Amino acid sequence: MALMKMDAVDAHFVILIPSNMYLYLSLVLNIISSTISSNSDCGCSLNRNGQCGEEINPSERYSKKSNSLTADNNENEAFDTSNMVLIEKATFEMGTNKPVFESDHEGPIRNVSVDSFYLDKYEVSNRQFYDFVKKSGYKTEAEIFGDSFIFEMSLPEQDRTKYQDIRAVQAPWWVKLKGVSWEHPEGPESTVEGRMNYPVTHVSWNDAVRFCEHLGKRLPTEAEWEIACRAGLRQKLYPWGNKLNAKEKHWANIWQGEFPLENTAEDGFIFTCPVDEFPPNNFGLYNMAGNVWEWTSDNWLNDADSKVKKGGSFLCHKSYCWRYRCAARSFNTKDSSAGNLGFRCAGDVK
Ligand SMILES: [Ca+2]
Ligand SMILES: [Ca+2]
Repeated sequence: MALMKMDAVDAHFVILIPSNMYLYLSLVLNIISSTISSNSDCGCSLNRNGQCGEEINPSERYSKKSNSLTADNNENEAFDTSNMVLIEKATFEMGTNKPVFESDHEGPIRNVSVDSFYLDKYEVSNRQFYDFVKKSGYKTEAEIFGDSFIFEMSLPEQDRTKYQDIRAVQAPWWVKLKGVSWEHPEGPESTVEGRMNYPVTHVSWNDAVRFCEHLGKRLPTEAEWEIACRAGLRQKLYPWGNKLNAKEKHWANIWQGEFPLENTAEDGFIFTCPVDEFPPNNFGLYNMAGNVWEWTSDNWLNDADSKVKKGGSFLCHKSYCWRYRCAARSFNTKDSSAGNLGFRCAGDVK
């Protein structure tokens, strides 16, 4: 795919080297946090011991059951609000005066007013995207380009050496793989079977816009996303407060261990997790931090071809990509896709 920017951990641009000798210029990647779903039947459900299914995930013990919020269903809206949250008009402190990544323009703090809007409770799932494709026949950009980026660890071990020559120089754990798409997240042989409640990945900004429009919705602005992330808390790092493992629990799907060598998956997930895992924030929104990055409608600085994404992903670790903070931000080009990048939709209030 042409001129693709991927998010990389420290916002460096990197050059990809294709298999056939001549150097592809372009392919600028802005790495950041990282990638993909699963590579086996166990896939994203692998627990910290690499086992499947038998052990209850630590997050499950308190997340699903703790969600007693009732569905917000306003029949007056043009779209279905049953899995959306109404966020009231408000002014909030956006950004931070303690930026972790200066080049990301996380600061300074400024007062921003946002009109009332609806936001999806969950990241868009494979099930929802499947329904969209079935009804519309839509082809994603990854399908049209014929490839997408995945995190090396999501490939079967015996396959990893095959892609030595097709990877990001400054982020060698990313490989561009033919046949990867939302429906085949780890290559042509993989499927999303058993992962329909997991977030859709390998969708570009253009794909995300089309999906939301199909439902009468739109992408959230960055300000809408951030006020939703903060959920009424003032200048806290995370949607739940300042302490990463408050109450000795995991509150988001990120990376534990030494990035990118070992993911101990103490939060229960090596790759992505179901969209309704982990506790919701005070607004009833799930996985605003971690799991998959989420596209917003905002341009990155003055570049209309690059769009802001928020929230970090399951590949983020404090040592390398501390971007699962509400104020954190990064970007990709509009046609980029990767295994750690998804979205959720917003909607206007009549
Ligand atoms: Ca994890
Ligand atoms: Ca997320």
